[in-house]
Amino acid sequence: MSERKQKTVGIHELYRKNPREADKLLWGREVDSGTRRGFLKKSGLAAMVAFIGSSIPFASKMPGGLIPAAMADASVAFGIDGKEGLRILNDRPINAETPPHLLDDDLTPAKHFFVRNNGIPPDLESIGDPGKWVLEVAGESCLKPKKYTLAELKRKFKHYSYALTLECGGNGRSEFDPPAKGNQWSTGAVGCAQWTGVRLKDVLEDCGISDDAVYIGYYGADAHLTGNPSKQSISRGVPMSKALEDESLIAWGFNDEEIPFQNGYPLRLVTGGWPASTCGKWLKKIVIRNQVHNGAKMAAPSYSVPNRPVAPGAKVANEDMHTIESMPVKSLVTSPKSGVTHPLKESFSCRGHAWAGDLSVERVKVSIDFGATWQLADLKKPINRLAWQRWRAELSFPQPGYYEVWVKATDSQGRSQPTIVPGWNPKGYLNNACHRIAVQVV
Ligand SMILES: Nc1nc2c(c(=O)[nH]1)N[C@H]1C(S)=C(S)[C@@H](COP(=O)(O)O)O[C@H]1N2
Ligand SMILES: [Mo]
Repeated sequence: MSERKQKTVGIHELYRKNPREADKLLWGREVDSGTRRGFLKKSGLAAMVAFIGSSIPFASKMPGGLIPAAMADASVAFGIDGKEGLRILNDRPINAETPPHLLDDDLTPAKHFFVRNNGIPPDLESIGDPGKWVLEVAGESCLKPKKYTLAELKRKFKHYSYALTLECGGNGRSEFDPPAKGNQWSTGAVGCAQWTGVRLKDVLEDCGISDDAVYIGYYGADAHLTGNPSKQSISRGVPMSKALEDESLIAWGFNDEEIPFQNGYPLRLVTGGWPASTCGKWLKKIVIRNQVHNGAKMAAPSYSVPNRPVAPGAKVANEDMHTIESMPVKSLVTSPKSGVTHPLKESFSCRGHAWAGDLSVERVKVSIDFGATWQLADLKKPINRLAWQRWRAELSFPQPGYYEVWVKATDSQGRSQPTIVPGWNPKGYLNNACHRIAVQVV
């Protein structure tokens, strides 16, 4: 589709630019004094071995910065510590998306959950004992500002778990024409994990919400790309109505384990169904505001779209845009993988997920004739509000040849996905066009 616009950092480019940083990104450890000896004894070696698929008898002799020949092909997908099979879009800050076939699980595993960083994550060592992590609640509409350690949050408030879909507002950006600046996400800036934590509303109520409260804002422990400590990489939020929903969590758990480091360990805000930019990672502080929060990347043009449709490439004034709230209806084919070969005589089983921001998905349809006709898919209910929904379909093809399977979801208010890229907007948000996979029938 839009390969030309996608920025993928090849392994060679990564190593050419900064071999020490590349080692750190790939294997999670910096190399000491030009040799991998130190770190290869620890998790780095395990990661490398897992990647290559066998042990490395002479690992201790491998020079630092050497790209193992087994993965020297620049097209090989490589990972970030704790991640597997992601497509890296940017290495500073780290941004990586999940290919659709790795999103097939009901709950996205930690290793496959996408990463969208605006700045530089806090140092893992500096986090130390997660129980001592401190969350502060303040702001002009907070009656009793307080601080809690993570251990106190766990002790004091009731725990809740929900499967919540997080999708970056810029998911699908790579298909806009003219191209929009920013990470060229194709379809993989989305995932649905089971998040465990305390309700944001329970904590806010404990700190006293003044009558004039309209918004909450978050601050995380990551640093601005410039390293300037007085600047935030991102500090967004949601209106009180969203903050006070049952499913809005201050979470420490991800699929019954700790949150993966790149996804906000040890604590993050999770407001499912809204642009995932509202879900502050490495969460340090929440402010209750008497005005719309005005942190970094809160105001237009960030995470904002034009109030009215505009021509592709048009300039749009900030005052003619509004902040994105609930995400639009969308779906993916997660199995089989695009490009599969299928025998004509056999029935073709396909499946995936569909989601619709704050709403639920009413129906999913699939097409094998480029959208001319559609067949109803079987659709499950979400396991809880704001979780994605499983769909399945059995298809048969009339004769051998090249087909595409298209999937289209409709939300509970009757809105469907467009078959082509929807309204162009300056920052390339909200592309919810139908996903399609290629099938060779033989
Ligand atoms: N502190 C902090 N929180 C953050 C971000 C960030 O850069 N720093 N990125 C935001 C954006 S834009 C998105 S899409 C999601 C990505 O979450 P993930 O990296 O866990 O997939 O986190 C959001 N929360
Ligand atoms: Mo995002």
